[in-house]
Amino acid sequence: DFSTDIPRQVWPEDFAARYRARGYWRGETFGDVLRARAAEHPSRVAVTAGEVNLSYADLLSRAESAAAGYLSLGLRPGDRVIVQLPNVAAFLPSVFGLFLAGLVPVYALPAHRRTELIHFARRAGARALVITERFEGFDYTALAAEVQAEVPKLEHIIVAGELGPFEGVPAPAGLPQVDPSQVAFLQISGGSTGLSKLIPRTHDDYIYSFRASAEICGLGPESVYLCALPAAHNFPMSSPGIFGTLHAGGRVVMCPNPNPETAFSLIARERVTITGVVPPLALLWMEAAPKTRHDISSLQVLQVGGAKFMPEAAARVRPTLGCTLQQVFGMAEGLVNYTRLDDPEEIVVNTQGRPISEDDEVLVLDDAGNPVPDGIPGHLLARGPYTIRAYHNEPAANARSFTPDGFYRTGDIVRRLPGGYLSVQGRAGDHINRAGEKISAEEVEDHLLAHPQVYDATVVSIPDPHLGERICAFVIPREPRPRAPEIKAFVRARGIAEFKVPDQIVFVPSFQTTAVGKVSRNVLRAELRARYLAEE
Ligand code: J2J
Repeated sequence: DFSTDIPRQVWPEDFAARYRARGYWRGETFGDVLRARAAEHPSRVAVTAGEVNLSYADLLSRAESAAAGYLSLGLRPGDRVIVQLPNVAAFLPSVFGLFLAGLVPVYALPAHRRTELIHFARRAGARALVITERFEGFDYTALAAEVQAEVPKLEHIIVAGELGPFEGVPAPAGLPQVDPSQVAFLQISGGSTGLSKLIPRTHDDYIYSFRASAEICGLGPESVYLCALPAAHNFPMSSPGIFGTLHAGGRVVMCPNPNPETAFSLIARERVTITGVVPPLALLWMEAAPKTRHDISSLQVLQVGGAKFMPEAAARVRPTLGCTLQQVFGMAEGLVNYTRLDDPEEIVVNTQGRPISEDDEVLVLDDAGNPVPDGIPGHLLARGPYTIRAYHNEPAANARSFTPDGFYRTGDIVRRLPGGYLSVQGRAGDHINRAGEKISAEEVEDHLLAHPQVYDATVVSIPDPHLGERICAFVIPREPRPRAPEIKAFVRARGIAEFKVPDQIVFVPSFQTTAVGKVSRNVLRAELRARYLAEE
């Protein structure tokens, strides 16, 4: 099951021609972007991490060293390389090095563990893994060794130094030609059903999305973006995130941890102008702001996205943090919506924004697939110049997730409002949105079912005041009945990200349902959730 297929992403020729003609796709690669900026302003600082400042010229030369190093291992253009790096200085040199060498990063999160990395390695057919040695007390080399033992075709474990891998290796005499219409990297999907899918994004489409995002967010050379969420997430990476900031010639500040103390001290020290967080963090920051000893007055824009930000909380952003709120509703598969910086407060507080592009086509459909009038909730589907047409190597999921004419079924339920603004109402699928991390109920159920004392398990999302949603597992135990902490420890030991471990386990004698006959898992989840909330 180790795939050797080179990832592809194909739009029909007429669409591609239109996206080029309208100037969205400009035939530029990530490497071209970095080279252009390094030529325009070599000594300007591109990245700050701790005491390290990398200028644009430094970033380019370190990326060239990395590229030379990767190629010297025998990696060839088109090969996939998993990158599991926290918010450290080495992140950007490592990744730009891959781009320069024509290699295809696969972005894992620092929280991912053995099981997830093995899945990515096999599904992507990855030949190498880039890590840091340790971060926040966790030993990534030991994890990498475990993964390699299971996937021998993952030939190389590359440990990046503080400023990237292969530090000091001379820049190569020549680098491969990279085709901007080809897949630049694989992003990880939230995994609405089962395991995470791989999302192939091209240079052309992704560069358009962050260039346009940077413009919508008013980024320029004076902008300082704090990367507070894990850099591998699509939001801090591209909306406009680290890449949008570099495209605009600004400066990225890597924040190792988004707690208010760390983030506020960096905002004050580095005079940060913009950052993006998930709603639970926004709540924490608003709590902490009145008491902080740090001067955070440089912050002009706080972006909030990844999960629904409630209007009551949204209305408090300006009074407590003294900056403009921007709501961001996006997805790694493509479509990103923003409230605009000059939108009336009413729109900013109550909507999740409108699409980036005039050529983002948005449908809101009822269950039968017919368009609903504006203002009525329906299923959101999207197609456009930076929304994928297919996942990598997923024929069954592709048939479910895309319409025959190429619209992506987002799984979100939205209302469309005047001006094309969207209000997110909920979702059709069964994932749990836990503080912005999307968790597949099915995936967690599979881990629970592996426990010998678990007869059956159903996982649902429960509203949570701090996390937005938490993971609740209903478990039918076998005798002798296991204890909840032991089940959690068992699931954790299966080698998965900590954020997927159920927050709560409720033992039930059976899954009695009102529906007769063979009940779908979705109906069962809805019933269990409703019963739980009624009893609470
Ligand atoms: C409600 N739900 C939201 C919001 C995302 C920018 C911002 C976020 C992501 C992201 C991203 C939401 N209100 N404001 O990639 O570039 C939920 C929806 C959506 C799913 C996508 C970006 N913002 N969501 O969160 O791929 O359910 O991307 O379909 O992680 O998050 O998750 P993800």
